[in-house]
Amino acid sequence: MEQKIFLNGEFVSKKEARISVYDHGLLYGDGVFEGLRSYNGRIFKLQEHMDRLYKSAKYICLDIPLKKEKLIETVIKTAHLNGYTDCYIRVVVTRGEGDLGLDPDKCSNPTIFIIVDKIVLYPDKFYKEGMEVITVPTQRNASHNLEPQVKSLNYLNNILAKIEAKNAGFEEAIMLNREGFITECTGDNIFIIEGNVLKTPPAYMGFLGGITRKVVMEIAEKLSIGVREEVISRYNLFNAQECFLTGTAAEIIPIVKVDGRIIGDGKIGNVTNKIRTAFKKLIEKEGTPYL
Ligand code: PXG
Repeated sequence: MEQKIFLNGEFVSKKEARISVYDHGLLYGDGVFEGLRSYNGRIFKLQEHMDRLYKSAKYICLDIPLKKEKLIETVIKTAHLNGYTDCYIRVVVTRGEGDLGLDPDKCSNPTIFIIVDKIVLYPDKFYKEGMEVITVPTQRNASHNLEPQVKSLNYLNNILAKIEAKNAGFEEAIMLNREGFITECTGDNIFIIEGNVLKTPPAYMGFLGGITRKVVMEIAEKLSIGVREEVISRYNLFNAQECFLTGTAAEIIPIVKVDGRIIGDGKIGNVTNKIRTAFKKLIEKEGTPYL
């Protein structure tokens, strides 16, 4: 079956899905997006992702020309038309076509597109044996520069950190804030287990508040695992019992080594495993059906 991409009110083929070189999404990274997943024909946390998209748009003064309910319907329809039971859904809204200047007021209509594609998974090895990551020199953007809660098309901050990790031979980077505290990774949030309590940085450290992060915190509470948002230093991280990352694409990835320090006993921990099992159960049964 041919892939159908939603682009500005129409469903087009991949070949026909083209946007202008004058689009400010491309010229300046001026736009917002969301990455969602579906499992068993159900879109996971659709409402939450769309809420975040509209909040990101509000922050950058971008009026999404579709009402949220209508965009939700359109996401469901696009997923339906593509027919995958398990897929990755990318929803993008750019400032639209303008001239070669920054001025967003010269862009008349925002560009909206929705891509539904097969999900590319991280290598199985990471989930079975855990992953090794490093902290990198590029700091996470400060909230007063480019608010990290805004899921904008300007991802160079994260891409630079990813390049630093890859240059050193690793797949993911832990980003620190200006004070040197842990914020998040390039596309995932971070958790540690310390004194049998699940800990993750508080929002004011400056990171994207992940939907998977919230789900994991809710799961931990249900499992009677203590959960706290707490400032995490590299010292806390190196001495943690367990560590894992969360994100829509990655789901839950155990971390067994950071900056050459073995975390816990270097194996995937019990708390991580318990949470992963509960997460798998949840994604199987929850979500908005589209097939
Ligand atoms: N931090 C950043 C900077 C992200 O981009 C997360 C945390 C995790 O948030 P969610 O809501 O997904 O739990 C993200 C999300 C991709 C891809 O294509 C990346 C994300 C989501 C989906 C796909 O690499 N990152």
